[in-house]
Amino acid sequence: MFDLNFDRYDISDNQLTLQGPLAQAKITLSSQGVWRFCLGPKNVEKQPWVASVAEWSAFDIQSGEHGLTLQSKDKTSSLSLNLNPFQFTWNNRKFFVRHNENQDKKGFHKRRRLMLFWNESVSSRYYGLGERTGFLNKRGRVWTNWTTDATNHHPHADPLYQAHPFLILTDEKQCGGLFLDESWKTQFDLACNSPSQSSARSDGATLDFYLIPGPDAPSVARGFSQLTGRSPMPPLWALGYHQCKWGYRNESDIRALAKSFRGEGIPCDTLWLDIDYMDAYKSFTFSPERFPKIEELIEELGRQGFKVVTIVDPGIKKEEGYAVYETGKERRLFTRTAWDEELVGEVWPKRAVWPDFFKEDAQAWWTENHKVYTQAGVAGIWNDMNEPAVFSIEGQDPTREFPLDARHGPYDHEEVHNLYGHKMGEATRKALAELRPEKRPFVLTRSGFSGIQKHAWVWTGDNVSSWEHLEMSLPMLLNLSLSGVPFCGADIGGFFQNCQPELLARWIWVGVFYPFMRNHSGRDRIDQEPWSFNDETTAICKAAIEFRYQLLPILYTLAKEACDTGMPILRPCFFLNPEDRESHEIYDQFLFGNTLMVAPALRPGQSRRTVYLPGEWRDLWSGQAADKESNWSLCETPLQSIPLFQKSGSALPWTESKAHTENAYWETLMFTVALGNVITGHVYEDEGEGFAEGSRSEVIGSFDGETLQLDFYDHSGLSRPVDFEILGMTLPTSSSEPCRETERGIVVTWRGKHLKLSWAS
Ligand code: MIG
Repeated sequence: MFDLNFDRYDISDNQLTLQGPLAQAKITLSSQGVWRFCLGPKNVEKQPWVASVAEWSAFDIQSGEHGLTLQSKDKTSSLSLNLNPFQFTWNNRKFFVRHNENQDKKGFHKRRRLMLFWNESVSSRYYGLGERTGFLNKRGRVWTNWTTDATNHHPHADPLYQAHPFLILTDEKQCGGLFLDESWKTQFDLACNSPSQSSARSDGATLDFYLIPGPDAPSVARGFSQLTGRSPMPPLWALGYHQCKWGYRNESDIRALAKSFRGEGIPCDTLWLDIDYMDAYKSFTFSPERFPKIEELIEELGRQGFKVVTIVDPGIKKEEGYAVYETGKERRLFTRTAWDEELVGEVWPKRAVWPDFFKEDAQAWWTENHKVYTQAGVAGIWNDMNEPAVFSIEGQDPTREFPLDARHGPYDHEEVHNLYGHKMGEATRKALAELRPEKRPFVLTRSGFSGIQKHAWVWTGDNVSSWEHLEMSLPMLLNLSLSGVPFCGADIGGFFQNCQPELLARWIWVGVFYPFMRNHSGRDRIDQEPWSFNDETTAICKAAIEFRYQLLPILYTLAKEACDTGMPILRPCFFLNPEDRESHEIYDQFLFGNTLMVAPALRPGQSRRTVYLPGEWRDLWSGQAADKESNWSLCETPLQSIPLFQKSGSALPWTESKAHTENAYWETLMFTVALGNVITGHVYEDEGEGFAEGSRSEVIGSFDGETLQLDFYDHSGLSRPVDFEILGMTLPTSSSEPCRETERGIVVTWRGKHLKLSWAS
């Protein structure tokens, strides 16, 4: 390994170009203060994969004794760099790049592997990296980006299904983001092999990275989601409860499932069809024996308020006469081998081929195929096995992956492996958007790359019915959320092994706060639908799912915020107060938005736990104020609910639970209010589907210790009374409207007029 060096530079078109004997570097600045560095061999033109900058900016360059200083015109972004050896300082951190000339056995000789290093500080922490095992802070391990069918993974496995070469780097002095827009296998060593150094590398010839400014993690998360794109607003039903299991065999199983939900009075929006709905595992078919009348079934379920989502695997059965295969073959739309034949392997349908989503003509064909689903009334599509996962490949030694030299359009598989699932998600979303332009597409994917949130929701694959996996789902989803993916969830109850009643009860309560709330389990595992164990567990599951439906106005409002601003729904505790060291590694409790703290029990038999609650909070169940002398409280963790705390000064919107969602204009709306000097809250409402504009209604209030003044600006167009429940308060001594007592405070109803309540003695 040796240092990279440059001997010349020139500036043109808002770009600084460095030239050296072996390499060149192009440095640009976005109008949002994001620096892009594109390093590589001299003649290589590297296009971005998923990063997109709307506007580049001019910047000033000063040359001095120690190299160049680059600064944005508004002086808010700067970095200094040295040409020989090449080094730069950004955010008080020193970075440098080295060449790795090892020619390894896989024949990488044509590529010069560049490695980016930076100096470590003792207090540095890392977040992001998408879906990972481990705790919240990713320091101390090596993380690989290589999408993998990580079935039955253990709590130390890496990599999993997704590839997110994105990091939030922070320490006591600074915070910034690093995104490597490289589709090749990439790797981050975060102070693992050396305590004093971290590194990022790619197996490709270039190193195309972006530095995203802070000053804090929320700003980096927002900036990164702007760079890679934000999620479009999902349909409301997708935020309801979903039920799935690999093992529902036929139409009568599905009917029985629907009947149980409605019979038990447990809310549910969506029933999922796993691979058994297909005819011989052929994507885009329904089994004539087991699902002979799919349209009728879906219509009947629709009348009961259920949507249906079907799985679609990319492995297309290689079978003569199967139209999907025949048309794809005729148009040469399947992935090819290095010697330009169809790549054939085995997966669920036995001999299979795989669409090449890198070919432009593949889209029209993919869209056309999806008519089978839209015509049958299927509401959304679930993309699985798109790492891509295989059982074997013909002509290869046993393998679970494509050969690295398989061909996708102009690319070798090795270069775009990490993008296969991403492209499938993109093609699927486009298909749904084209076929049903009036509806919001819903796609769930297992694999993906940074930016996947534009196309699909993400679930975290085949976890295990264990306490460890329940616990791990929190840091996994928090880091995925920080990586730009707000809509994510883990299989509630666990996929592998058999769930237990206590575990299900705990998990379903945690799942209330997963943006994607789906109970799913594997083939041959015992049932874990809400009613599968005993009356007590059924009642707990029912209460939890009902709570989810009551929570929908909060969730929908947060969903809108995520889509508009990139702020995730699930947020780590350190978002409250980035300076507080004690919050930095908390992984077992989280914020739902900014003002609701969720602190689940994650161990069997657990009767209490500590909760980090800096500032003033109220227990949402009792209305009582949490201890404000300490940042930590002790709370009880009964199996029947989950510890929840609302931040003082906030008003949170709720509705009543229904069997399924209808639209997101809440006829019944109520706010819980945790008093503070200033009280704010809002609710976003729209039709929950389609593209008509919605409305935002606001609560503004104040409390001086004696008098509460409260206004609600209702822009929904509904004329509705709205209840305000003031947590922890007794009946006021005077009030502009009648009040009544509740278990956790008092309720006053807003009917279009200013509210004034006083507790003056
Ligand atoms: O090889 O479709 O992660 O959710 O139930 C297993 C069957 C294939 C893996 C998915 C899982 C799904 C299962 N699939």
